[in-house]
Amino acid sequence: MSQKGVSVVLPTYNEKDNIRELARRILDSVKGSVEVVVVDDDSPDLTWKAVKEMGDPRVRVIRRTDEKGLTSAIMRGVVESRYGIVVWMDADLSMPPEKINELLSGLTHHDIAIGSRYSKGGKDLGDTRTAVFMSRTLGLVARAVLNVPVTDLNTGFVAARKKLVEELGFRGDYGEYCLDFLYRAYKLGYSIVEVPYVCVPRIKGESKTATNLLGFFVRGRKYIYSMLRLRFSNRG
Ligand SMILES: Nc1nc2c(ncn2[C@@H]2O[C@H](COP(=O)(O)OP(=O)(O)OP(=O)(O)O)[C@@H](O)[C@H]2O)c(=O)[nH]1
Ligand SMILES: [Mg+2]
Repeated sequence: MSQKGVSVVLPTYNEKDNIRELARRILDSVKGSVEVVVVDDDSPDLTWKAVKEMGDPRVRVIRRTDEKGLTSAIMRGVVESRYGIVVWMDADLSMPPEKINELLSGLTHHDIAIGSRYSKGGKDLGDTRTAVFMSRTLGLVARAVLNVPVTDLNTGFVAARKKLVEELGFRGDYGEYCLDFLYRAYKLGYSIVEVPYVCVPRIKGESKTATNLLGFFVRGRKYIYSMLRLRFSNRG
């Protein structure tokens, strides 16, 4: 593994109409050596094929046919990364890849840098107002209960050393892995810095998460369960 440079991991499921623009914007904006690692769960829209057709050696795709799920996809990309610094983010163009340089600057003095919708200067335009309100409220509750000085514990836009991510690993899935990862990192003494960004709505492709109220409650329940488990398993 070559240390100097950054690997950007993009988990995808049916992101054919977004992936190439995102990969190009990453290659155009990130300073220094960079690779893009797309981890696609054999998308029916052939996202993996669209990546291959780019024909750029800095962009590779791992097409998974034996496993599914967001969290394991991100970890697979991390494990297969070439560089010592990894970034992961959504592939639906809701997160600006031009912010990656700021995340990398954050790593000069911190162990983990996260894109943040809720710190000063950030915004979430990507969801309905009700969803933003509920997600923010849950975030504030988690912050208070867990006593972690991070406003966007549920970001999915993260930069860190590959070794750290591999050591900590992920637990849980879409709705709670990030909270769990950041909390454990913080408790182990790793520092986290937030870089504000504006999250914009997905324009192309479909959301993979249920946006109806029932879906929100199912995810919210898992989130609250994770939060309480973390809180009460660390009382000592
Ligand atoms: N490999 C893989 N990627 C996934 C899976 N589920 C979601 N993704 C990707 O994870 C990212 C986040 O999923 P989204 O559908 O954007 O979820 P969301 O941000 O809550 O929903 P939007 O409202 O559409 O933005 C996207 O890049 C998806 O393609 C999965 O099971 N496997
Ligand atoms: Mg999204």
